[in-house]
Amino acid sequence: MSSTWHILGAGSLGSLWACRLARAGKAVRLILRDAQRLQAYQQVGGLTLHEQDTANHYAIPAETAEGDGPIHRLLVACKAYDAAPAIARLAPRLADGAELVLLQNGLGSQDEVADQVPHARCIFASSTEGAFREDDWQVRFAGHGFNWLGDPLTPALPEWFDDLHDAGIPAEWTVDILTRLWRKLALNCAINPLTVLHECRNGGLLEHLGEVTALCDELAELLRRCGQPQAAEDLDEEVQRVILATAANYSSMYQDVRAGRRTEVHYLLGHACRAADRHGLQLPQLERLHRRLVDNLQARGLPSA
Ligand code: NAD
Ligand code: KPL
Repeated sequence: MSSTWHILGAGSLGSLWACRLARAGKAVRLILRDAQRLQAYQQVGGLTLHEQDTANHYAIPAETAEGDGPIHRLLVACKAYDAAPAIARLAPRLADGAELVLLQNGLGSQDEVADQVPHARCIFASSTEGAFREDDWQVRFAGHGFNWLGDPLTPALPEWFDDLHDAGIPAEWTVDILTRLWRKLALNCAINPLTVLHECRNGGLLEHLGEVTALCDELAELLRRCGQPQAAEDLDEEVQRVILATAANYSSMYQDVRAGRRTEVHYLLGHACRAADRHGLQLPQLERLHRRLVDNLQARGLPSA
């Protein structure tokens, strides 16, 4: 089986992973959106990773989904709403037993992808690392964090897992990946939409702690109903810790909205509300928050799903 890391999406996280794997001498190939993007990339000749005061250039080969050859290992590094359509295009190239690592935040996109590629193994990831694009093909490593990877269907560790350690990518294999993803989703639901609605930094929510606590109570109830009691434990306390620790930051959803970019709301608050619905659970605060956020996004001309 080929040991090449194909990386779909040369955005923030995709570029960060690609540069670190390439730096460690691993075979990496980028899959770019279309021929125009490929041509633009080839003119620059590689990705540049900025870390503190240093910048390093990596001449990583690239292709489009229509390139040649089977894919055995694929890091899916696009936004949650792009994942399933991207995999649909790539499906004919996925070898039997191919392994996909899904970096998407939230929940729902992983199952949309898995449904399309029953012959592949889908590994879910939850990342707290931070990166952003300074320019096309230029990524800044902005926040050290951690990556948890796991496969809800099969506990076996993938044979390539040591590649991550070799590349200095902090990662651990976990059998509880769904618990991690649900917990992060709940944190994101309790913080991010409120920062958009109150137009504030995370720390601004210290003035709205009543609202935050009421949401955490409902989110904890939802997590327990969804079979995730561990993800519900001390949720309000952790949310308040995160608000304090990131008080000076703008949430990722706030930043997306301010930049006029589509948000991942469908896979965060939207997913939580759909799960509550499926369980026949009435969560008035959460539903109201969702309605207010949808109205806010629509008023800005942004997609609300
Ligand atoms: P990004 O927008 O910076 O990058 C996504 C890239 O995917 C873009 O370059 C886009 O052109 C590309 N893409 C989309 N469809 C494609 C296709 N069909 N073929 C090829 N490329 C395609 O996004 P990001 O910030 O790297 O986020 C990726 C995921 O990781 C999101 O779910 C995000 O929530 C999550 N995440 C990001 C960070 C971070 O710091 N950036 C941290 C944790 C989690
Ligand atoms: O993950 C975050 C984000 O901005 O997306 C924080 C603010 C840390 C929690 O919601």
